[in-house]
Amino acid sequence: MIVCLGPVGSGKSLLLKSLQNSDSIDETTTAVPTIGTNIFDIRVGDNIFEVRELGGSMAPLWPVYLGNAKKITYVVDVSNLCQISAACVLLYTIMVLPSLANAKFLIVLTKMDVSYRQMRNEALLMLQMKRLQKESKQQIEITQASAITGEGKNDILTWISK
Ligand SMILES: Nc1nc2c(ncn2[C@@H]2O[C@H](COP(=O)(O)OP(=O)(O)OP(=O)(O)O)[C@@H](O)[C@H]2O)c(=O)[nH]1
Ligand SMILES: [Mg+2]
Repeated sequence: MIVCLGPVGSGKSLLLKSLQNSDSIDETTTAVPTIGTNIFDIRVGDNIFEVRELGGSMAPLWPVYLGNAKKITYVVDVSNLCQISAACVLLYTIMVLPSLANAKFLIVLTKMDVSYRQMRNEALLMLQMKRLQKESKQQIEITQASAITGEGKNDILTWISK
């Protein structure tokens, strides 16, 4: 099972929707906050992968629903650096769960269409990504994305399918 996590409003639903069908997204598309969980079937080539989004509002309950997921995509909104520390705390909280000791992580820095490169760099610094990649046992990859422009789509699909 692939699980998608991230704070409230970080852009999980819209990103997963854009991975399903990018034609369905433009600047006017809005997403409603996820109450509980959402399942997205995402096609990569001939295969279909099931990705489960756990809403940010149920973050205290994430560990209950994570089981021993093998792959975690963690979505961070880089257009809003005010919530980076909250995103960081939530990420660290799940990375230390014993059940996820062997999970693979993909950190998705999203909403790049409304961010500057410098904001992305600040986000990486604030998340202490370099150090995390060096010191944690889990494999962590990082990519940047936008549900609106489709940036990062191929990277994420490749990660999902490998
Ligand atoms: N500009 C821009 N806006 C985005 C992007 N992704 C999401 N949004 C907007 O951000 C808001 C929150 O997006 P959601 O996808 O609902 O966020 P979520 O992470 O699923 O939130 P919860 O379900 O509450 O945990 C919505 O208004 C989206 O339209 C993006 O890549 N670019
Ligand atoms: Mg959602």
